[in-house]
Amino acid sequence: MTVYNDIIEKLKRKKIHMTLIDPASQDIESSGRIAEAAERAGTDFIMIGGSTRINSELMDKTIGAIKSKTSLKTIIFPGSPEMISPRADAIYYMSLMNSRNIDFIIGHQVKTSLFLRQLAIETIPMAYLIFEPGMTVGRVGEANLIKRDDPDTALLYALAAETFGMKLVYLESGSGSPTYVSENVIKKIKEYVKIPVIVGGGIRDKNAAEKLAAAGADIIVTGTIVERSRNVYEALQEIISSI
Ligand code: 1GP
Repeated sequence: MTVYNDIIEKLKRKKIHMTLIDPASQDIESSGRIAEAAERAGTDFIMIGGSTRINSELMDKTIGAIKSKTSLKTIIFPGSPEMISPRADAIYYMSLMNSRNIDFIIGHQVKTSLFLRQLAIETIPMAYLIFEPGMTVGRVGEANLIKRDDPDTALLYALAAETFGMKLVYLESGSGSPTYVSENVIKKIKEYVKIPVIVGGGIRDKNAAEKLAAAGADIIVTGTIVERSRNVYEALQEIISSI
């Protein structure tokens, strides 16, 4: 089964949790250990990426370590074109739709299209929308940030994404953000848009995850918490059971 079909099948039964591992934030072995604890806690998929300080060799090694410790499917969440690895099960073929820089909207995607086809890796077309405060990705991605409680603007972007044929829409507040996207934004998008909605950035406890899932988020992503927690299993288990 493709990763995308797996996502859709799982969503028929439940909400999904994805664990984001940034290979630049810890050593390769620790990435494997985090993935192992995340799998025990009930996470559904491992996303790998985030930062721009990662090359394909580090991606290969990190994915290898994760695969040696878990049976979870891995999805590349690319911060740059250097982060492509044939060892992943899939890659988000994503467009930062609210960027001012054409490279993040379509440039990098054009440059890597043939390479991705040659690798025969599964590509999942995804709209990536960055909300305030945006943190590092908002700055590096030169985003015209959407206000965290502006459902009308968010809806127009999400509808454009669906109309383009994107398979997922990701509402990002930025890794390590002190806030997360408002429930009103998610509710409004879910009124009109059928593709699954991913929410990430600033989700650190079960209350946040529960609220966002109840508002309609299909997929909850957490990253920073696995880097900061002494006990990854406990931290994730609470969040995952709440959604
Ligand atoms: C970042 O949305 C993800 O791209 C995860 O954010 O690190 O704040 O959990 P956190």
